[in-house]
Amino acid sequence: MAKLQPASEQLDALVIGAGFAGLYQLHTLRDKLGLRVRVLEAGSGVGGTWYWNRYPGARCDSESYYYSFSFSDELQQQWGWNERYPEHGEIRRYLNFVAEKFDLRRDIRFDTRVTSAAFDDEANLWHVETEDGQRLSARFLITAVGCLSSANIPKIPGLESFRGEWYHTGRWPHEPVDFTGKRVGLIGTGSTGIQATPVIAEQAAHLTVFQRTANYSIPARNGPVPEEEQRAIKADYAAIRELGRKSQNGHPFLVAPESALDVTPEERLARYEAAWERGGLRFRAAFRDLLIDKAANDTASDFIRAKIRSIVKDPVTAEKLTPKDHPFATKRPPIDSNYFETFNRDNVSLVDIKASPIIEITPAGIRTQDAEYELDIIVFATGFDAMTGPLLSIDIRGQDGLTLRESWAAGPRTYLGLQVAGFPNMFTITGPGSPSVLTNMPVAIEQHVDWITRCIQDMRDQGLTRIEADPAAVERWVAHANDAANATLLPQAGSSWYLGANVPGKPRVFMPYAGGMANYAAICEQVTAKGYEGFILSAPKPVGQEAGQGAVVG
Ligand code: N01
Repeated sequence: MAKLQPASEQLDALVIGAGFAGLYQLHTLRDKLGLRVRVLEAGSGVGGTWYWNRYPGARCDSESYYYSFSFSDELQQQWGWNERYPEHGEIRRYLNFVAEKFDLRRDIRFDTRVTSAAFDDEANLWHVETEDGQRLSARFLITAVGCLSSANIPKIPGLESFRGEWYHTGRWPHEPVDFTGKRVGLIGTGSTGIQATPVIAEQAAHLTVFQRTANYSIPARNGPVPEEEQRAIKADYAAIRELGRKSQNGHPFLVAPESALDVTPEERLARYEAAWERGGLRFRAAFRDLLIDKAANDTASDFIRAKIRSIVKDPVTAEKLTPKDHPFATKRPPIDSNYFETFNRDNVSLVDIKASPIIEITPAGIRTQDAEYELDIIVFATGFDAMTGPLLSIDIRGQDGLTLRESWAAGPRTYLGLQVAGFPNMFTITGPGSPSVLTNMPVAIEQHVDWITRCIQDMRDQGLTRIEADPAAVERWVAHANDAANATLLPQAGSSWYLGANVPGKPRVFMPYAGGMANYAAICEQVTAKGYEGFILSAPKPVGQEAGQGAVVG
């Protein structure tokens, strides 16, 4: 770290990020435990990923009534959602409402980017520095930086020479971009590109979609939430939340108990048709074995391929749009509003950049191996340096100056996705090795925040001031997380961001925990019940006094 200025503030806990995770963590530590807490946030407002992702069509793929906090019944009764899938602006309004209701803003510093955090072994404190030179110290450092917040902008030669405008979807301007009359090129066909394509196509003179990997997508079936449905949801919230917590992915529906291979072809087709009509991520729940048995998965993948071919009128385009290189849902499955239908428009064309790769960006547009496309605007819907990117963009140093980057050189290694060995008193909300991105995020976030809050409370009650992951527990957890991933088809998608494969040079490690949300939460409960098994707790005294050793709280 550069030469340090004296700390301007001494805190009990410092939280990085003011999205869902940071807001709730501030509330629990400050308002339940009475700690001195500060949140540092790079953006000018609350929202986290939703502060930055304002691209056309940006909305959540979880349904609004459960993509929300469950910790306050008063909150969930007060707030009403307009759409089945909330649009980015509606989510920001919700999070602003939460910040207002719980008076959170007074402890958040906006426009404050954390650049470094270093653990001081002697003082048992984290020293944190910000881009604008602030320095703060805290006993606990809690990262609430999000899993999908580091934009992945591919290093395509010539970008700086481009005469038009270009944008990354995850860093979208606050003012809407006007596509009217423009020739637009969009690179990337993940969830984001699939959401943005139909909306941009309606405005642009021409939209060219540059696709590297064809993707499966299920219709979202978005629409307004009728008053009557809102009332029914609010009356039933306790059961809805309970079901979400008990489920595999934090969604309040259960996966069907049958195998896709145990029913007749007619029954299977009828079930897929019904799931397609209902729409949304729930399609995955049509049968229990879609993510564990390739033959079962083939039936779903074939069903969706047939749908794509039936929707897209031009057979050549349909064939290019049909995914063939990975099983359905082994990459995060997008949901859409008229994505495949958009390719029937006269002002939309598809370029297969696997067959003809992009060579460079020229002043006039994009040049592939076969052709040059003249463009006024380029949209990069190229995703994120997921999960590890936001953490590694901060210079984090643990004991003996060990950097997180060194510690994770071969890929992230954590205990429960909550702590990294050698980084005492640092908690990583929805960190790699936890269910995080495989779930409905607010469920995973609330579970982590509640666990961390309970842990800090227990430590305080026991007079303990340091918690660190036992390296042996990290070994065991990494092995278990690998086994959990390998028991599914998920690692089979070679180009998935779950594996870090979308970022050149990133180690290929399956990053989220695939053993299921409910199962994971039960493991965390057991760890607590067994006196924080796998963690080493202590009460080190300042230098010169004898250090307390290995006490364990129950
Ligand atoms: O990013 P992605 P995303 N040249 O990584 C392509 C969440 N999300 O922003 O597949 C050319 O999925 C890349 O191609 P390939 C959700 O969890 C949530 O779309 O690597 N192309 C791919 O097509 C989601 O999964 C919501 O071959 C390049 C695309 O860009 C996650 O965010 C909404 C390239 C990137 O797809 C990420 O989605 C939207 C290159 N150099 C997103 N590099 C919700 O509703 C990459 N690509 C909550």
